[in-house]
Amino acid sequence: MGVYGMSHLYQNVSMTLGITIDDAVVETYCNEGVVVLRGVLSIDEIESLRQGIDAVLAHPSPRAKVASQSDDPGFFLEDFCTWRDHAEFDTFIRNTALVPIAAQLMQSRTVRLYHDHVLVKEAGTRQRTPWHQDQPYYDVEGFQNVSFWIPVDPVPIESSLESVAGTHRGPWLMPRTFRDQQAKWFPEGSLAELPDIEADRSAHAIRAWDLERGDVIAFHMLTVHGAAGSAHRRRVFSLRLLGDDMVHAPRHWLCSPDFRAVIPEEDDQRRAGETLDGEWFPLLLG
Ligand SMILES: O=C(O)CCC(=O)C(=O)O
Repeated sequence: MGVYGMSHLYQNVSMTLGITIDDAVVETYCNEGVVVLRGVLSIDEIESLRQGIDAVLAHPSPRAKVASQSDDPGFFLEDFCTWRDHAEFDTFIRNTALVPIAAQLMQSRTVRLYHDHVLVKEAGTRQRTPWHQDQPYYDVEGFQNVSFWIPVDPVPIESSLESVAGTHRGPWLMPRTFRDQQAKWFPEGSLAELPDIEADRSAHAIRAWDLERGDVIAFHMLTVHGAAGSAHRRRVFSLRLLGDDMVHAPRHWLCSPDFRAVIPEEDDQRRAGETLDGEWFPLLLG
């Protein structure tokens, strides 16, 4: 069955839940691997996410990483898998309209949580988020997936998420560490390198938007994306969701996030080639 032949089914799922997004939005997501969703979250939801992010900043988890250099006038902090420690995120994830919207975008019957990722750039942060794809850092394979980039501060276009349209079709590109470009995941030479997008931005179909509170960018886990530094405080909650065809792909290296460090071994129900399961990967729809 063709991707678009299925869309009415997923629209019906969303309509049952009182939420619809335009077919044109779904089509853009399928074709470009990135789309902006305007005003899909309420100010109450954004406020609750803001409180969760501020609690993460006050007490980062052991998984948190400083992604800026020590001489950066700002500060870039990332934290992962925070929803179990912060009720604001758990409540949001289980109730947000983004879940049925994800089903529509992914053309999927089911929606499952993979993880969340908090990304905060304090005012004056110079550190770029280098261009990259997310999926090569992960331990999942499949195509039906979506990440939602949810800022709780208004974001001007110059510090917003930027994505290269169409790159979700592949190929997989070499993942490297953000600060010093080390190959810690796939072995050197095993994947193609990213092109130098900054050297000739006009050669790439870059999509970016300024965002108000309540606006969200949806992007595929293979979409090449990045972001400049930020003159203003820019707090973001990124939510990673999986659809029907996504399966566990164990790696010989530590993935990001490193689930082996967060899920006690006896609770880890993931099996190679199978749908993720267990309390760390709750089914949100389906
Ligand atoms: O917020 C950023 O600077 C980058 C976001 C990102 O890479 C992601 O959400 O996957």
